[in-house]
Amino acid sequence: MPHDPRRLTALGWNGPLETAFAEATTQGRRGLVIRVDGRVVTILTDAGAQRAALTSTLGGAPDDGGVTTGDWLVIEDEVAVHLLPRRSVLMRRAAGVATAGQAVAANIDLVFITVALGAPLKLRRIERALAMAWSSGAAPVVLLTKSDLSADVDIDLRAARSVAASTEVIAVNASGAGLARLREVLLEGLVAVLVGPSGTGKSTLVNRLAGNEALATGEVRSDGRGRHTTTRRELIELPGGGLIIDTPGTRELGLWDASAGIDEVFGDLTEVAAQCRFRNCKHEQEPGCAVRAAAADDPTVLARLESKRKLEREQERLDAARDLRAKAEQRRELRRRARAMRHRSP
Ligand SMILES: Nc1nc2c(ncn2[C@@H]2O[C@H](COP(=O)(O)OP(=O)(O)OP(=O)(O)O)[C@@H](O)[C@H]2O)c(=O)[nH]1
Ligand SMILES: [Mg+2]
Ligand SMILES: [Zn+2]
Repeated sequence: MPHDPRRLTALGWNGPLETAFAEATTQGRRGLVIRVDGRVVTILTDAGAQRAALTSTLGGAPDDGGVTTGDWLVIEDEVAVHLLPRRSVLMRRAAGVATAGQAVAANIDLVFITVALGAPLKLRRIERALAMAWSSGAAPVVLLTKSDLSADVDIDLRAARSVAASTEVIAVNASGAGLARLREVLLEGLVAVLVGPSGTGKSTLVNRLAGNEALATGEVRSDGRGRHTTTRRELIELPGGGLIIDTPGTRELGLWDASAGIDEVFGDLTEVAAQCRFRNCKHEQEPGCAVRAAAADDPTVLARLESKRKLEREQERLDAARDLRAKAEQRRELRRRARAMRHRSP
């Protein structure tokens, strides 16, 4: 395939990347990571798709979470030599590891949070996903999928919007509802990532948007949990412009650096709390509590307050655990240096 610079623009290449690329290298090709298989990535360059190896000498590598789909790499001779700075990255806590982060997708503009209808809406889960999405640097959009299974889509939309104030909520399904709006949102050059539990219809949606059956989709098990049909994160180019990253369903969504996102999701509560008589009001029995007053009119306020506190506690515990880990690593490093000094002295 001949080199075509316009190809890169369609893939989201932009001015800041160009600058970073010029600073990072005088040679080498740049490419967008569309798939990661262990230590091998598939990248799209201005001359088509190719594979490249990841090594421990990668320049600009992140402290946590590794290279992921949506990253831009500089490669030389089929080896990745430099990771270009990210404009956003969606992080979560790695499953089963208390203090390790996992990069789900990089350089994204939109996070599509999928929630399947036909079962009671889990509003707390939506808040959690919103906090993670806002913390990524991208903007969330809530997709209520399988809208054909809802008894009343308007009621579900209203419920979801009650916890997603500044966020667009769109009801979609595989028969085409909501897809036109989704295409409008996904402008040329924008990158979106789909997240949510297994079986919410993420891959089905990508296939509908792409107009083909590129991704495998799977029957949901009778217990409604889905069965993890998608096993890797994969970036797909859509014919109308826009890029979308499909991800495997995740039951658990552990927070990573989500403090800023939590503040964003519950910003309205913070504003109300600012009206409390006491600065340190716990919104329990204090006189002049604006939160309690608001809760009298709107019973969802207390549930959201509790949800906010729960997420904050989880983030605090994680920060404390990471702090301990960092200190232990520091001590090990000091001991190692002290030993090296002793060996050197006569
Ligand atoms: N009723 C209904 N079923 C749907 C819809 N979209 C997808 N499905 C079905 O739901 C099942 C799961 O769809 P997938 O697209 O594989 O779900 P997924 O979110 O990609 O699942 P994982 O890859 O496991 O995370 C399949 O049997 C689909 O046919 C929809 O809009 N309505
Ligand atoms: Mg899938
Ligand atoms: Zn109060």
